[in-house]
Amino acid sequence: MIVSGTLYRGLIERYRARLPIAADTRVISLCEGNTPLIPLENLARSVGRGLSLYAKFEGLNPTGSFKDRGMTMAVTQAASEGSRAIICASTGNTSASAAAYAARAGIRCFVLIPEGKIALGKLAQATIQGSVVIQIKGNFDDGMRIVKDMASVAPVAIVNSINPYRLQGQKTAAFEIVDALGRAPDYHCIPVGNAGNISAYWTGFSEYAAIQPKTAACGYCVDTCAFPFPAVIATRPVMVGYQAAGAAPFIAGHPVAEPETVATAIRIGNPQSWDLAWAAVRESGGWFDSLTDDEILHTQRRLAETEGVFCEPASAIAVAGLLRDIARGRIADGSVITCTLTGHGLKDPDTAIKQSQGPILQVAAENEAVKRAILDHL
Ligand code: AN7
Repeated sequence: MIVSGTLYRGLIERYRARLPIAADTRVISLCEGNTPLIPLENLARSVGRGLSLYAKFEGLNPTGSFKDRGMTMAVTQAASEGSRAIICASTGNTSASAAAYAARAGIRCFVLIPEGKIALGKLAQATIQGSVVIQIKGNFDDGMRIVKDMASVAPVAIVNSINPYRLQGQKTAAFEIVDALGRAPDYHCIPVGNAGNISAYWTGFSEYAAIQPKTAACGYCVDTCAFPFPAVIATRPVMVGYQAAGAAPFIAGHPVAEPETVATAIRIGNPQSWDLAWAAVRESGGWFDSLTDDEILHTQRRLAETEGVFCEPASAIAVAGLLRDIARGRIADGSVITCTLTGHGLKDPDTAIKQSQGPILQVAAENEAVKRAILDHL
């Protein structure tokens, strides 16, 4: 096994000093994290006002979503405590991630998913990675309620974001953003479902803002660390959380009973991290807002067409909300803005194909026919 050099070995190794993990713990990792912060230059040009826009593309994690950040921590902890099984309720991405990390740890994984309401790619991941998929005739919130009860009747560790190790892992995305920019963004825009991620980012930005300036390396992991200089920041971003209009408890001010949206990842009516998410928004001077399915899908397509970035519908909501807030004058001119694109577009090929506007032409297998097709569409 390679143990030296600059091989990237996942977020626990990179941010070990800032994570609650014992030195001798066996780390369960798929080398998650270290995702790109992609400048959205075409979009920035079209909105003007001196804004800088960046996408933290979490779809490029090993299982295609940000969940891997939390899952490396939660499964590392569960395995180190001797758990032989983990369990989660999921709208899809958590199940895909839990299945992968359980496979790696050599432990059982049970996932509760809402029947008929998870994207195809996520179901494929959960099944091929060998988890026990339990489809319930109910929604995510029903699954979450049941999972919480199961922990007391069966020897299973919950790996939903009510597990504090999940948010600890997910806060590293904020560290990476600050390390990449060398400063905190002015605004951070993020989709909100169960509300763990917005809470984790706020923790991450806040922890970095609390670091005292040092003149030398950070002093935590000294000469073995490939990333010895955490950016020292004095500010934290305004946190802006967006929900789908049919699943918007933070806008309603209370849980909603029958959440519905094309963005199935965030089809959640009773978010578990309610207080933490409100704290993030209040302390940062931010806000919650909601967008319609049409607005979400339009922006998913726009990101793909103008930036070549293909994220899933739930992720596009961050950019959809940002663009609308820019148009409404809620974002100060000249700001640096980061958006989390939480999951990859390939997770949900059905939705993408249904609304895709790229033409698929049917022509004869002949030069003349293909030439005509090209000339017609130049
Ligand atoms: C792509 O997989 O809750 O507000 O069970 O998959 O931290 O819940 C997924 C959530 C945003 C919302 N974007 O994050 C699950 C699940 C994508 C997601 C969210 C999810 P949270």
